[in-house]
Amino acid sequence: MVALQYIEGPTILLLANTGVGSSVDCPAGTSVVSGGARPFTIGPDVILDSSFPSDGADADTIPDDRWSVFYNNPTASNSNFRVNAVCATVNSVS
Ligand SMILES: [Ca+2]
Repeated sequence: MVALQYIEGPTILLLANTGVGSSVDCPAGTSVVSGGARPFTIGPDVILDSSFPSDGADADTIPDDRWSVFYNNPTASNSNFRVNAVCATVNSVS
């Protein structure tokens, strides 16, 4: 059996004419299996720069316990978004 957990981070402010990154961590003992970002007021010219699994607070250096997202906002309006991660208890990672 696979026990999935869906984690959503707080609303992140993406100021006009800047970029910002944010991450959400999986609960201790679980691994990230997918992730992304949920835009709220993001306009069509805001750019999703990257969205990827990364290394959080666990003891290893494997990018297996956090999801990270970076947005660039070249527009004159503020936007915001939330980062999401899907976490699971797995037998092993590499
Ligand atoms: Ca890790």
